[in-house]
Amino acid sequence: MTARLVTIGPSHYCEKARWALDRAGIGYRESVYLPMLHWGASLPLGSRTVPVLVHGATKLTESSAIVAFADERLPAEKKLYPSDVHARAEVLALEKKLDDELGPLTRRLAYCMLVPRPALFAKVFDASAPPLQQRLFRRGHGLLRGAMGRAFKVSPKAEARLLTKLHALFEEIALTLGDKPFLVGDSFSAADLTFAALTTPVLLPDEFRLGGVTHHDLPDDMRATIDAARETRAGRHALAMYASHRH
Ligand SMILES: N[C@@H](CCC(=O)N[C@@H](CS)C(=O)NCC(=O)O)C(=O)O
Repeated sequence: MTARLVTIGPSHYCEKARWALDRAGIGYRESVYLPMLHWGASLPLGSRTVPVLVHGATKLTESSAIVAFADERLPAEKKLYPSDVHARAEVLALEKKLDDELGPLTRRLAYCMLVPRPALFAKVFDASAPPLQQRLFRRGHGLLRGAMGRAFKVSPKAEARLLTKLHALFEEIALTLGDKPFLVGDSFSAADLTFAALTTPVLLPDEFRLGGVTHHDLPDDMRATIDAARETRAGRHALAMYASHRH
């Protein structure tokens, strides 16, 4: 049975869901929407946000539920949640903290960087939209950019504050990691997957495209900010998880 995954293409929570489904080899058809147009598909499925996974009678409206769904279909050696009760609780707690804190932070920071750069903003979303939405977007991307700027209260001050918060959160992750290769225990888990996926808007790992934009497409000033985050202990961890565990 082929599942349907409703997404906003560049969304990092959607990337988290795709990663888990790909790891489990679960076939899915992705229905990609531009922000706000996604409500046309997600609201009838009972969710304001994406990802939403529909698999037969199962409907999942949280990325963490989609990861758990994928995990049930993974063989023991590839499981994303450890069988040990304490390690499992640690993974679940980290996943929740990252979903609640890191996801909103990196998304708003990305909008702070993209909204003042119209060409880059257009490139991110244009490539991710299916043909009909693309035509709408090409006429009205200024409207979407304005709406996102207001929704995420984009400003240089907010960008500076969010960058400070990002580096503080990265410090916490670096402390959790120490010199270990994984966040919990000695294998790749949902905590590493969630951390790496939710950093995509601000690290742009080489294996990932933010819509139509890769690390190489970034203007110099923005690339400098992203490279500084990439070079931290936590940033290097996210990139290593992409390099070794994404595809
Ligand atoms: N807790 C949700 C968060 C998902 C989320 O915030 N998705 C964003 C895209 S990055 C969204 O759909 N935003 C649209 C909206 O809030 O209307 C999850 O983990 O699935």
